[in-house]
Amino acid sequence: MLVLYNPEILLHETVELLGSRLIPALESPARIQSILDALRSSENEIRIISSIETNEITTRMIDASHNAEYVEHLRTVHQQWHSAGNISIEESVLPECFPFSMPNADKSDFPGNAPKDMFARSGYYAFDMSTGIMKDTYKSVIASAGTACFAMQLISAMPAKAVVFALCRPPGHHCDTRRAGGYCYMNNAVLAVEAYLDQPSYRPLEQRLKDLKVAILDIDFHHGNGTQSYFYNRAVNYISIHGKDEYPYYSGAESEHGSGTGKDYNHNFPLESGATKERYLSTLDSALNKVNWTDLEVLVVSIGFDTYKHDPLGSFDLDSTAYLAISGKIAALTNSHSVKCLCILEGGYVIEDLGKNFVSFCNGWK
Ligand code: SP5
Ligand code: ZN
Repeated sequence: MLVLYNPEILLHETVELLGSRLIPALESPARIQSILDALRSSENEIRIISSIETNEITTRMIDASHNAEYVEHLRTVHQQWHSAGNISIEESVLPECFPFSMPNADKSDFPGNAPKDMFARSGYYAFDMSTGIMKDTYKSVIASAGTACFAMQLISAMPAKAVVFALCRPPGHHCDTRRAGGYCYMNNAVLAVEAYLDQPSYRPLEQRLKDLKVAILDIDFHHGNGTQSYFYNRAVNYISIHGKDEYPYYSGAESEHGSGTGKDYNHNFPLESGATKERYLSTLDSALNKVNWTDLEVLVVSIGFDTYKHDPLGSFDLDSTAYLAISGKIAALTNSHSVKCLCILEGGYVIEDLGKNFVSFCNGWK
């Protein structure tokens, strides 16, 4: 497996409100160190990349998909709060108040305008308290986004059945195009798909959207609400297996099948807590069965290791060997259909075992 890694993804280190406690965010740089350590004593290849080489495509893909004012907020808000004396240079911006609907208010007005108050504004661009913004958050967000875009650019030029792992951090599948949430600031899977569309060999945008030869399989423990919403009315498969009734709580139901052009392209597989390896693997078979394999060129896999049995944010019962079986099943199908696979890192919070689980997943392609 070829793993793409930009060292700037290590810079972001913030806090979160978990339960009633403000703690160092579980989504930490140590996660990546654990993965790198395990990779270095494995046979997988780490290719170090820089934001300079990914900058051009990344800027274009962010402009194409994310809200410009939201991106500007991510870029400048820490400096603004610091200059105003709200926080020290080492502290993080956290939201204070989220947008809400007035009784009987016209829901189409949502989300209204960005508040003038500096504290309030950070709530306008987030939907929970687990996306603090520290001084280097933006650098890591851009590096993470860049890794996803560059990986797609690279794999597009590779032969059928190629596999690339984009070592992204912060993750992306929870945020939409104007709000951070669930440790996510920019949606890396969305950006990768945009980068696929950007390939010059393809036809104009309207046509390209009609015959997108890319599908997304999301196997983080949590439902990828942001990715689902981006593709909900587009003819792109978004297929997710995730904890039932778990974070992010308001999306991920089995009844969500897409709308308009996207009708029947969206498939959710909520699983009860305690799901065993056997249960998970048979659900994965059903999920893979929903992929429109005909003419598919790239399968994007949003992979989270928070499905691991010891994960503090998960409730499944998978051990380390499960990841080898999971990627083995995916690889069997991508290989038999001559499809390329772009893996993007999402969650996974057991530092001690994350590297081992990651390498187990990589080994499924051998
Ligand atoms: C990318 C990713 O995995 N984001 C997940 C963020 C989840 N944050 C809120 C979790 C709230 C969990 N409540 C306790 C559940 C214990 N099983
Ligand atoms: Zn997760």
